Amino acid sequence: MHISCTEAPPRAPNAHVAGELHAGLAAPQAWIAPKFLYDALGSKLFEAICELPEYYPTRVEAAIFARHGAEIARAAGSGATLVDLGAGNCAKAAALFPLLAPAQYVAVDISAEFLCDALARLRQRFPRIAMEGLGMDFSSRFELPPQVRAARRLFFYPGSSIGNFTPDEAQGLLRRLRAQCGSDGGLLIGIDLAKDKAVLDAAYDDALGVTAAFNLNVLRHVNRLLDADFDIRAWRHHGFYHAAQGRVEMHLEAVRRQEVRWNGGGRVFEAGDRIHTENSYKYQQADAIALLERSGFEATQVWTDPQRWFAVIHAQA
Ligand code: AVJ
Repeated sequence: MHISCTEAPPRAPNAHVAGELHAGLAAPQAWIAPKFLYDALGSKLFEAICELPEYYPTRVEAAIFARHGAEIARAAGSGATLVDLGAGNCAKAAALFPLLAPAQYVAVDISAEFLCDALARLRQRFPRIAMEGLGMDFSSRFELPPQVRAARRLFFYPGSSIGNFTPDEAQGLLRRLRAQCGSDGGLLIGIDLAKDKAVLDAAYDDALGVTAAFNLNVLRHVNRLLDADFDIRAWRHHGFYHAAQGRVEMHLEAVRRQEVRWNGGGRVFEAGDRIHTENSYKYQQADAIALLERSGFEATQVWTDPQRWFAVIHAQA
C-alpha cells in the first residue's frame, strides 16, 4: 500500500498498522516500532534534531558528501532513477542533484504529508527533474509502483536509517533493494560507526530536550492512530548507547502507575515500566561492508570523515 503525492491521503489507519501497534503494546516488554515516530510533527522534530550540536550524524555525513561529492558521483553514476528511502525533507538528495543529475527522483517516506510538502517545494526548485512522491512503509515489504522507472535504479539510503533495523532485518531489506536494482543499479548508503559512549549518549539525549520531545511525540501519534489516551506528561525519555548490543536504544519510562486505554485494548503500566521505541545500530566499518555483501551487493568504495565517525558506501547490485 502506498499513497502517491498526487492523491488524497486516507483518513483511517489500516488494520495492519493497528494490529502491529496492539502486538507491541501488549507484549511483556512493550514496544512501538520507530517508524511511528514520524507523523508530520515527528518529521519536524527530527529536522530540529539534525540542527543540534550533539547530533553529529547529519553534519558529518554532509561534510563527507561535500568533500568527496565528485568522486561519489563518479562511483554512483549520473542519469539514474534516484530512489530516496526515508527522504523526509529531501534536502540530502537535493544537495546531490547537481552531481548525480537523476533522470527521475523518487522520494519515499512513511510521513506522507510532510514528504509531499517537501516535494512540492523541490519541484519548484528543480522543474526539469521528473519527480514522484510515495508515502509508504518500506520496512517489511517493498515493491515500487509502475510510475518508478525501472532503468538503472540508484537507491539512496542516507543518515544511517538502516540502523533502525537489527542486522538480520537490515539484510532482509537490503536483499529486497538488491532485487529491485536491476543489473546495473546500485546503492548509496550512509552508516553510523561505533564510537565513544559519551558522544552517542549526548547525541540521543540532548541538553535542549528535542530528542525527548521527538520520542514522546510517538505517544501523541499512537493516541491518534488507536484513539488511545496516553498522558504525555506521565512518561520520560531515555536514550543511551548499549555497547554490548552495538546500538543506541530509546525508551519511554512511566513516571507513575497508570492505566492506558486504546481501541480494542488497554494496559496498566507500573512506575518504571518502559516502552522500547527505537534501536539505532552503530557498525564497525568492516561489519557494514560484510552486511552489504551478505545481501548480494558488492561494496565498491567507502568514504569516511577524519574521525571515522560515519561512513558513506557505494555498493553495486
Ligand atoms: C533517522 C533513524 C537515523 O537513529 O539517529 C535521531 C533517528 N532517533 N535521534 C537515528 C533518531 C533519535 C535517527 N535515524
